[in-house]
Amino acid sequence: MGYTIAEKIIKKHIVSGEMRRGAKIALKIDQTLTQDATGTMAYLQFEALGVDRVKTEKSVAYIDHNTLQSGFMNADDHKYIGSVAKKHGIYFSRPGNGICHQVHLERFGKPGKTLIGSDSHTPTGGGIGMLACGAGGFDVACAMAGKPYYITMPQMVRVNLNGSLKPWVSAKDIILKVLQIMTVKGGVGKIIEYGGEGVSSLSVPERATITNMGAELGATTSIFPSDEVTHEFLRAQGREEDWVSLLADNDAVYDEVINVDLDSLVPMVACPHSPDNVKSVDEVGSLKVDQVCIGSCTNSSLTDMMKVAHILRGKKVHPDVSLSIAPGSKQVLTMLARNGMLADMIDAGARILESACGPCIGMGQSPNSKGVSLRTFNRNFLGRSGTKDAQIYLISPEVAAYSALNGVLSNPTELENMPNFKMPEFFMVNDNMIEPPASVEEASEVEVFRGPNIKPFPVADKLPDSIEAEVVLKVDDNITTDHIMPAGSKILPYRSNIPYLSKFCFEVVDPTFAERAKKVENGVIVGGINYGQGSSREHAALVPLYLGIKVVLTKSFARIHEANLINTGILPLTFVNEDDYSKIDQNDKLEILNLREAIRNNEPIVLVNKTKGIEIGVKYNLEDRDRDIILAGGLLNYLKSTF
Ligand code: MIC
Ligand code: SF4
Repeated sequence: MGYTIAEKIIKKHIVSGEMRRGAKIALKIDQTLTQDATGTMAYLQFEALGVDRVKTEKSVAYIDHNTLQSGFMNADDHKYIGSVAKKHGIYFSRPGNGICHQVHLERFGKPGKTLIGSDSHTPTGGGIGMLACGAGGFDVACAMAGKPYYITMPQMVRVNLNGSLKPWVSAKDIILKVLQIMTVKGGVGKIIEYGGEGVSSLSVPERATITNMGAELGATTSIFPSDEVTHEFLRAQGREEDWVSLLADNDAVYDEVINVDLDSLVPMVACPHSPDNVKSVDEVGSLKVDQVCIGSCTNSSLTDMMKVAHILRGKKVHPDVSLSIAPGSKQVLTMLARNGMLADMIDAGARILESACGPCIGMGQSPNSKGVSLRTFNRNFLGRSGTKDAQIYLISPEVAAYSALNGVLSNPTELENMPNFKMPEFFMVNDNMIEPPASVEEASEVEVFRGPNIKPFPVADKLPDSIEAEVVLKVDDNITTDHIMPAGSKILPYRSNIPYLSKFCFEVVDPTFAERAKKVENGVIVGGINYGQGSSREHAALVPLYLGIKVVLTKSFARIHEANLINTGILPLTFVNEDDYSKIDQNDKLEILNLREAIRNNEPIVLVNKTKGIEIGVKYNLEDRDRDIILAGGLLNYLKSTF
């Protein structure tokens, strides 16, 4: 029996467990990445592990999220990350060098290698044939310390791309189509592999647009083969030696096969407020637009930008539209400046932003009240843009640019003559914004800078025998980490200050949550399906822990968030019978008995709803190591006990 692409990489990296669907496996990690919004915490945790130098082949710390420096906080965090990186053997990509996923693809990604990153869009690396997963910061810290990464061996989905794309239809439309088919929970517990004749017509950055948004499917990761196209890309980046061929075997076994017909694909749009609320641009019709934002780790490659510049050239942005463009990296921006296309954008009336996440994470460019904003990004969750009543639509760069000219959502296939936007033969390579770490000899001399914004992170107590608790919040299905712990320019600077952040926990759902939770000694949150989807931010677990949350009880969890809860020491439970969700309400008093004994012996837990006078069947999905972590009160306590 043959192997899928992912299985081939897993086979080479597995250090414990069996490569059997559903089994817990541990993988050796070759590379790690962090970004600044999760990185500060990840490096504090790395320091707590007491390891001098990273044990990975390559670890890179990026500054791309918190680049708006109003106040000292972000600048201090940048300095902290820069100094901690230098001391411990980590490369440091300075602010302005670009968005982590774009830069990693250009400069560091290697086919066949494993990568974990403290950002949910780390699967972007699947575009270059890496097995790349998003993870909580603590898991990334552990990988830097040389410890393996634990996942449940996923099911394998094959997406066949048949035919080829029509002019002005692009990779973004492919992944929006896949989202329409599979939904935001359709990828949970799965790896999505792309194959079929259409693959060879997609460049590495186009493939990366698709694997990037695999995060929105809830997938463990997504991956493309490493073929001649990958070879060409690495050669053009001056890294030909990093190429290896990596293809699925013809007799590889997939659990599910999806076919996407590229010939008939049309421009697509994800409507508010979920990336799977997908329709065709024509179906939505000529919606009046207030704002268009082009960029983000999904769509900010050189070719994306060249298409945009071509559409804008010699035209004027519609007077009712504010158009912003953030090229994804210093490399992209420099090349646009040199080939004159940056001037085409500026001439047309675009507002050029620095190469960073920017509006995607609410760092500026919040739309006007009730504003309609078209964005080439990957998430349109309620409130994420910074304007709660804004309507965010996710689209391709082609749709974005054409709509910015027309002032209404527009279908770019109306445009004539699409030029052949070829990847350049050589990218301009200048890594002078990537600081290498200090040598082993010099490392001890490096002083780590710590600003006053860095506060200790909370650590749980070991799991008690029984808990008297209260339901402090009950929420619906598909709650995102943006609901739990919002981002945005006002809050993000406090990612290393959990007490301050806690004031904003669940703010978009219930502004009274934080105050109420603090008053309850043992809090429980009750949720629906796919609780914790979206970002990898472990702040969505650390902050509830700080507010006294001991248990989160749901119908099901998103993968990274469940792992973050366990690492933090919050017990994730699910209903045995999903209908019991209706038998538990906010403010109900609960009792959970014999907890330690039950978990230690892998026996069922008894949860009594004292308010309703009933017992509710709950279960947990904890493998041996997870069980020990929960019993110990989180990963840090567990690791200390095993040192
Ligand atoms: C996001 O897109 O939500 C982020 C900001 O990149 C997050 C990380 C974070 O919250 O810092 C992610 O996707 O993991
Ligand atoms: Fe940055 Fe947005 Fe990508 Fe997250 S999704 S890494 S905020 S560009």
